[in-house]
Amino acid sequence: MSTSYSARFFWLFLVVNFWFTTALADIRSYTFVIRAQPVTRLCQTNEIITVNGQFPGPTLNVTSGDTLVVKVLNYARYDVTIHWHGVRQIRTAWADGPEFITQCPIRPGGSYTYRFTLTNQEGTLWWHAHSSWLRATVYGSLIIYPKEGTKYPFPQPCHEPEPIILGEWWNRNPIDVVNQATQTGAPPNISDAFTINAQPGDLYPCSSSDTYRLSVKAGESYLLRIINAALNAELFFTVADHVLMVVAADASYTKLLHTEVVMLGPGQTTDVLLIANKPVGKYYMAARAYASAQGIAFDNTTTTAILDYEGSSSSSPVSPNLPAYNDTQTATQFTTGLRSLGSPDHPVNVPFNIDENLFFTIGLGLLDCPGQPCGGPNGKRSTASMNNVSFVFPKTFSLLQAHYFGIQGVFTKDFPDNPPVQFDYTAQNVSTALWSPVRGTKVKVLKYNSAVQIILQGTSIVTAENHPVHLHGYDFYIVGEGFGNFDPQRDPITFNLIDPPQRNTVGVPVNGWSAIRFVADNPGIWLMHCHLDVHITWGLAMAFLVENGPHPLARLEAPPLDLPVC
Ligand SMILES: [Cu+2]
Repeated sequence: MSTSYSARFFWLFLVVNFWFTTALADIRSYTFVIRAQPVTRLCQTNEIITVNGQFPGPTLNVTSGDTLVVKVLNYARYDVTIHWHGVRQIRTAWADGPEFITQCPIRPGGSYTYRFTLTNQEGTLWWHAHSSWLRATVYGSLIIYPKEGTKYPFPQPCHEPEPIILGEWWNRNPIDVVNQATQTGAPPNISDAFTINAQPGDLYPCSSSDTYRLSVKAGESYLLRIINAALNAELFFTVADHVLMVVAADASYTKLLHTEVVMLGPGQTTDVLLIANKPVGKYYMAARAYASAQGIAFDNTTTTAILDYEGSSSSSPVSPNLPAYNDTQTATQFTTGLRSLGSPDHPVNVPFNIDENLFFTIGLGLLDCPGQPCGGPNGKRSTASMNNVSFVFPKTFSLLQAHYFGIQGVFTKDFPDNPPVQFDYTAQNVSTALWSPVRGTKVKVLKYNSAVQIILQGTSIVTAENHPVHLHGYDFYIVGEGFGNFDPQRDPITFNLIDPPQRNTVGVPVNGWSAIRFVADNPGIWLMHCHLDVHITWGLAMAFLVENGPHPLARLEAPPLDLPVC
């Protein structure tokens, strides 16, 4: 086939494809008004920041292929942005949302309209604020249904109740909590409660009457879409006496996995089928922390909701069996049990030939405080880094604006492919000479369509911990994980290149590593960061700059006219 013929064929394909998808797809328009709203939790009334006064925020029910147009009006006293967590944003990085990465914040009184198309994605995603710690209360579900005429690749459930969103609640204003921590250098205060659909549940004071209830009919099946929207906690979730059948994670279908416990890092979603096949009664759904770090304070409370069978007369729900807080074995068993579905309609496309072989250390650290001591351990300031670079967010332009308009001095292109010093990353006694990262706004440049592998290697500096690492703009395959240091000779042999799970957030095992692969087919600037907000606050982040491809539809779109300025 001659080049010109194949090029013409390609264009014809694009035109027909465009006509076909626009003919079927809808434009869905929403207005998000960001504003304060008084809510009462744990016996006290606080003004929280909400979307449209709702907590959790509105659920968006859309269909794969739809275009979303969301006008955000900021009537709050804080800067805000909205991130569409897990949406690939093909060519529309301007709508991704992380503050100072793809846009400047929407200032109080300002507005911005997010426009993007959901291309070949279906399942459970969510949206949240991506500015300071506003996402503590500014979040909601984004449910993408299969296109008309297509079905779920699993037995159609009788019922699809509203999603189960796990959240985290502070009695204090969360913005004050993080600002205080940033000022003193100490770790921020832990939360006062976890929540299910914004309700703490029966085990907290003044909460029982508002406990979330899901009423079910005996013998019928339910699709539960579980989302971890907590700020700083990975969570175990269970339903007393019931088996959960996992069918999807992070809006990618999985092979059926039977489990009693689901573990979700912040940012992750898991869809499970539940059959109400137990004696008519009431059963607790419950979530509490998977706290993998030793010697670090965490919220050890338990949030509950009630699975309530129709016709039940019992007053006290059956108690759940939750794993111990530090039960890494259960967490690992769950995450390593996930497999991509790999059906003809939902194929697996793991890249085999890798163009960019990257090795990133991720972990905590401590910085000296010249003059007077800080409030962190040893009088120092808590920090975090990737490859010894503690990420500094720009203030005058977003990275994407700087990239698109060629503005110098906002970032540098020298994020390292490997850590500057090799050491025993998971040793008990890493030399304190290696505890203090450098600060910087560095990106790693990727050629369009390059196949990328990243080994994310946890370190034990300060303390080892499971870090939920989220990549914007992409889904990636988790081809392997393990404990200790990654061994480049031995470990790649064990990689699953057949049906590894595909996700947008990976829990890198405590004192261990994860190997992820993706093809850099989406131009733009894409943040990769720990989704524990305490760690992104400390700098556990970096960004990829993915170059444009050769044809017009492989290039980043022009910025919207109403893109906020800094
Ligand atoms: Cu982290």
